Amino acid sequence: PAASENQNFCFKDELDAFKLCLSPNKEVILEHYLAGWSGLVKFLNRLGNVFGFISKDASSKIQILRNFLNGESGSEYFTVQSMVKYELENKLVDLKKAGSHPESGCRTLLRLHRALRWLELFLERLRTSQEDGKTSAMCAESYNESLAQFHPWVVRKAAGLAFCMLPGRLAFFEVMNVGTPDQVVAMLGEALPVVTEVYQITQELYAKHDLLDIP
Ligand code: 1Q0
Repeated sequence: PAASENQNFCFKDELDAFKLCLSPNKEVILEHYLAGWSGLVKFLNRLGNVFGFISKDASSKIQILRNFLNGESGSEYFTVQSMVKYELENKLVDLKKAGSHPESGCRTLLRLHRALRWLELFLERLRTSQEDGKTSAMCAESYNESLAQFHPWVVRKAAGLAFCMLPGRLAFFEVMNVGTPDQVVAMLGEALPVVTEVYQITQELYAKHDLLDIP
């Protein structure tokens, strides 16, 4: 571990943020959730400029939520649960069509939440992939099963082109900077249940409040 501490990037640190984001009573702490996403964006930027349009969108959503967290009502945004309660009680969410609150916390987080499902599917495919596995195919399959349904044709097309530029499995593992392929696979095995749990808790919360289709 000493060796990897000296590097400025280690994928394990990024996934650890998702671990931190569950409070003891299983609420999702926004600050850590956003830290997890920032780490992923950092990773994405290391993969090259072709992913710029993706990382830009993710960064701007992270920033919108950070602004709420650092704003006047910041304490209401401590967890995703408290954010949902606060924004709904104060009618700060455009539930059916975009109106006076086009960039609510609930709406913005929903976009990241949908992308977390993609991440879960992709990491599971990476974890179980063979040595000759194609990251671009794993990425495209995961995308088609999750995020794609929320994206218009032109975004799907651009995403599909970007996926083709992904490095192969081994090079990809190296960018993660976790260690040998076996260590990467072990790390993924540890990280995945956390990602799954964060996704499910958020999904249930959003379903309960009928927030899964915010425009
Ligand atoms: C590794 C390749 C990364 C592929 C990421 C897959 C997601 C593709 C999404 C492409 C669409 C981005 C363009 C903008 C779309 C927006 O219209 C859309 C909706 O927002 P709005 O405001 O228009 O309603 N935005 C989104 O759907 C949010 C998309 C966020 C994507 C966040 C991706 C973050 C990057 C992650 C890299 C993780 C690499 C993990 C590698 C793990 C290695 C073990």
